Amino acid sequence: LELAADLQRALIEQQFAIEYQPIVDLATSRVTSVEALVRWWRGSVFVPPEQFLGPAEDTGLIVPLGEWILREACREVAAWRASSWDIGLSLNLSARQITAPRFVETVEEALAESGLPASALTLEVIEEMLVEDAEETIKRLSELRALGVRLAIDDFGTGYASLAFLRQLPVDMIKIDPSFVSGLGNDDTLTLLTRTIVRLGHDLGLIVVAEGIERPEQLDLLKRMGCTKGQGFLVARPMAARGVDSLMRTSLTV
Ligand code: G
Ligand code: G
Ligand code: MN
Ligand code: NA
Repeated sequence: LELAADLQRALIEQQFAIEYQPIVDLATSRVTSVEALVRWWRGSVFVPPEQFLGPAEDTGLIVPLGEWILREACREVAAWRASSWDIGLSLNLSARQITAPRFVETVEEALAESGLPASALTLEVIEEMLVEDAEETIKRLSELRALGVRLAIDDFGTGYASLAFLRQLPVDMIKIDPSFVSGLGNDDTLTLLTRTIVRLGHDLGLIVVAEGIERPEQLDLLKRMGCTKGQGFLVARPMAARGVDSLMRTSLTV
């Protein structure tokens, strides 16, 4: 596999970068955390994550790549916290990373090395991860949560086991999938479903984050629904570390 060989080389040659997308408190527009998003510049060509994450997972390269992202992002966010205010970090995980040997220890090491408190780290998982190796995945995520790390269900509402998942896994946050948010204001069913998810999340004591906010009317409706947090191109695009640097030096809000 040519892509697999290229991925291996990319890792050695440090061709990967991390972008950070701000997540804001919807009531105040205050930046409360950033989501780390991996980027690959293969020479001068940008390869979208959708194209290489599957092969990285299949070859197992997601494990060293994910570990690099974890350590690097913890280090950068800890530095921002030291120079400004206490933002949190959200990281996307793949199933293979969670079940890899020493996953829990690696997270503990990344926190200890960087000085980032466990409570400032949120790990994002999707429902499908519970299908294979579900027991081992839940066990490890529960161990991390016992350390104080937060758990979020990403793309919430699109999986087939949303409610069962909420019951099985002690989660702190749900992230409403953009396919719901996209219909806010122009599709009655999607608007109703979004409102219902916000209520469900709050009734269960969870933080609810709306993803994929692109239009002002979506932002407005989410605020009126009392949704806790938001993320999307309208609020802020994913940005390189230096973008977060200047944001953290100049303003609490976006
Ligand atoms: O950044 P972008 O919207 O293109 O991300 C596309 C997909 O890649 C999303 O589903 C996102 O969760 C996933 N993704 C981005 N960064 C990471 C990462 O560091 N690790 C894993 N496992 N997935 C990621
Ligand atoms: O699956 P996950 O939620 O982790 O995907 C995150 C990806 O969504 C990021 O790669 C980011 O680039 C993308 N994203 C973030 N905000 C928006 C948005 O408002 N619109 C669209 N289309 N994509 C977004
Ligand atoms: Mn995510
Ligand atoms: Na998502």
